[in-house]
Order: sequence, then structure tokens, then C-alpha cells
Amino acid sequence: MELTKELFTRLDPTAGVIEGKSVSARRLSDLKGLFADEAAFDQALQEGDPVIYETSGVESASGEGDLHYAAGKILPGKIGREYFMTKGHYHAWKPAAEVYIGFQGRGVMLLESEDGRQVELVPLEANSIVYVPGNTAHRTINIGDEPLTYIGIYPARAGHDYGSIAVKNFAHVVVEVDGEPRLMKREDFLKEIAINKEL
Ligand code: S6P
Ligand code: ZN
Repeated sequence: MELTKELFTRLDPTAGVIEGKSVSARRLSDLKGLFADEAAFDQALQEGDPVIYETSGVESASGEGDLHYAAGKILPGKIGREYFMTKGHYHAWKPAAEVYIGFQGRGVMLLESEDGRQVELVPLEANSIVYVPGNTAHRTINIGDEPLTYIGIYPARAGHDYGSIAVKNFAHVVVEVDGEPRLMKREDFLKEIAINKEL
């Protein structure tokens, strides 16, 4: 037994923060190119550069078989009709799976296969647990009107691959339609935006 490892932390489920850990904030400008509606993105950026989400993690153990975990808080809001969301990523060690546990708010996880053909939208809310299989792009989205808080637990060697998402993004978006979240193909949503621009 390796009792030198960090065995205990405390989560503030409302703040979505692991107490005593440094918090890193992702602002709108950090998510450039990820929201579908570029005009809405530019406008929101001009009006300020809001924090979209914050994370704090416990990532000190790095031996074979070790685990990391991180808490997240996604603020409520939308860019155009697309809800505030994380960048999303694959794990650098592709087969690494992850478990998410929701604490507060109403969210969904967008899960996509590498070719974008398989897609799942899974609820993430208080007391729900989501299993993210390996080789799966995952993005967390706040579809509610209060902060969404959660933790994710993953193999220490999982790492993050943001590059693939930066290049081709997710093939689907989660947008508000008649007050409700709807999963759409990105290309269809982009067509809608273009049509509305012409009107
Ligand atoms: C890490 C895990 C989460 C995310 C967090 C922020 O494997 O999936 O802790 O890091 O939800 O999302 P992102 O896409 O910016 O890392
Ligand atoms: Zn992950």
C-alpha cells in the first residue's frame, strides 16, 4: 500500500472545485473555433470574455495503475443557440475510459466515435454517473440555467488530445430549439445559420 499518495480531498459540489487545488479557467477566447455560430462568438467576445468553465484536478500520482481526477464547473449560457460547453477531447492514450459523476445542474455529455458516425448524448446531472468508453471524443455541455458541476476520474496515463478536436471539431452540436436542447449534425446547423443570415 502506497500511503504516501494523496488519499483524501474534499469537493465543494456547488463551486465544482476540489478544495485547496488551483483552479484553471477557460474563457470564451480559449474556445475559438469551437462554437458553430462565429458571428455570435465574435459578438460575445466583444461584450467581454466570459469564463465558460473551470477545472481543478488531483493529478499527482503517476505510477502504473494510478488514477487522476478533476472537478469541473460549466457556467450556464449560450453562444448563439449553442450551450456553453467544454473544449472536448480524446485521451492521448486512446483506449483510456473515464467515469463522470454529476453533482449539480443539468448537463449532457456528447460522445462521438472517431469517424463521427456514432454519437450518444448522455445526461449528466446530480447523482448521475456516465461511463465514457475509450477511443471516444467527449464534451460536457451545460443545458440548464445554473452551473453544472461534476468530477471525472481517469487513468493517470490518459492525458488529453485537444488537437484532433481543434482540427475537425465534433460532428454534432447541442443547440436550443423551442427552449429545449436538441442534438443536430453540425453541417445542418451551419446551413440553418447561413439561411438565417440571408433573411
Ligand atoms: C479529463 C476529464 C475532465 C475534463 C474537463 C474539461 O479527462 O474529461 O476533467 O478535462 O471536463 O474539459 P476539457 O475538454 O477542456 O478537458
Ligand atoms: Zn477525458
